[in-house]
Amino acid sequence: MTFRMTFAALAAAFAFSLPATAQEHPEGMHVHDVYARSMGQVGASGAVFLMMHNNTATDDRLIGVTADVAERVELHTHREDANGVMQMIHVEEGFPLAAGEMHELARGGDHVMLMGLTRELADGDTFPVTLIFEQAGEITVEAVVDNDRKPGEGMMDHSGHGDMDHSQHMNHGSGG
Ligand SMILES: [Cu+2]
Repeated sequence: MTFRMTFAALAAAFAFSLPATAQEHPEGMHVHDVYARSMGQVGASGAVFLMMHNNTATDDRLIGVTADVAERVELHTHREDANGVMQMIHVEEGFPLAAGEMHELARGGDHVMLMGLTRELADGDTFPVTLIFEQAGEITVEAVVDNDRKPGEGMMDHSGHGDMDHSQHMNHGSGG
């Protein structure tokens, strides 16, 4: 009896502690550092890169993507074929994003593929990209065209990503 009551008290305390945590780092699905690379002309291809952070208690999955700047927009990844040649593959099942985890769509890895641009894209142009999550639903973000961005550049404020120690955010730029 005593144990049950103690347990209930602990559970209640834990439940009430959640809002405080959420204030420090808002709960929800976060998408940031969204940028695109493209050859620019109508009919050409491009790719969108970004960082996703599933700051919820629910496992989720990026299952689709739309953007009105291309005829086809797909979730892609790079994989090495039997001959050691890197190939791009359409990932129909999408990208899993477990509760609390981050996942980067980055050059040379997972990315959003734009095929058959319907408008010219130049550096500095922006366009909306809608990410479709199994649980979080649709999230629309603004992608900026940045063909000069080097891998890792622009991520300086987020080099702590990849682990859950938010204090790492304060230590970025030290070689991460
Ligand atoms: Cu691709």
